[in-house]
Amino acid sequence: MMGGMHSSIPLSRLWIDFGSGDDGSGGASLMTVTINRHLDGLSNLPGPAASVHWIGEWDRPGWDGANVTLKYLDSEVAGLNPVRLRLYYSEAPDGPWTESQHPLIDTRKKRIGGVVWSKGYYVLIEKPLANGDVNKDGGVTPADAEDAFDCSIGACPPGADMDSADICPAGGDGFVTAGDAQGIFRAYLGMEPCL
Ligand SMILES: [Ca+2]
Ligand SMILES: [Ca+2]
Repeated sequence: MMGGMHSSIPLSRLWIDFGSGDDGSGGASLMTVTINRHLDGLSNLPGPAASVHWIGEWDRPGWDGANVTLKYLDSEVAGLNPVRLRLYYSEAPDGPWTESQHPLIDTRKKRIGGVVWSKGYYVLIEKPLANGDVNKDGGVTPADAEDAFDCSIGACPPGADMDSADICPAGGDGFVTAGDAQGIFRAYLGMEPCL
């Protein structure tokens, strides 16, 4: 079966779309998902994580990436900034952990998703704040502040890394504002970027 086979396992708060591959019969894959409302047994997580993890297993030869979406509860993300949460995955409980691609962040529905390339362990990790290198040339300069400011007025230069503009915890909201541009300029000056 080609195309997006969609599986919904509401009790586990996990949704998965396979781009390709099948189980050999053209039917649905055998799939199991376990949800654990703790982080016990996991290690080497690359940042603060929601206090929940999922273990996904399926039998689907030839699959080539899958879109996984997870739903969190407020109690599981206490103390974290939900807009900075990203889905990370690993084949083993001790990593290495990989950030999913093409992130979906829907804080209204409390869902975080992305494309994963392995079965195994899924966690929601608060992505570290970026360094202000909006134009991705390896340094933080006034050009980055200018790019961030242009983004804030809706004229984002092609190739600008919007994530990198969120340089301060208070401004780390997923939106690029003049305040983010100011923080980047302060970082360039060697000052504490966050007011
Ligand atoms: Ca730069
Ligand atoms: Ca911001």
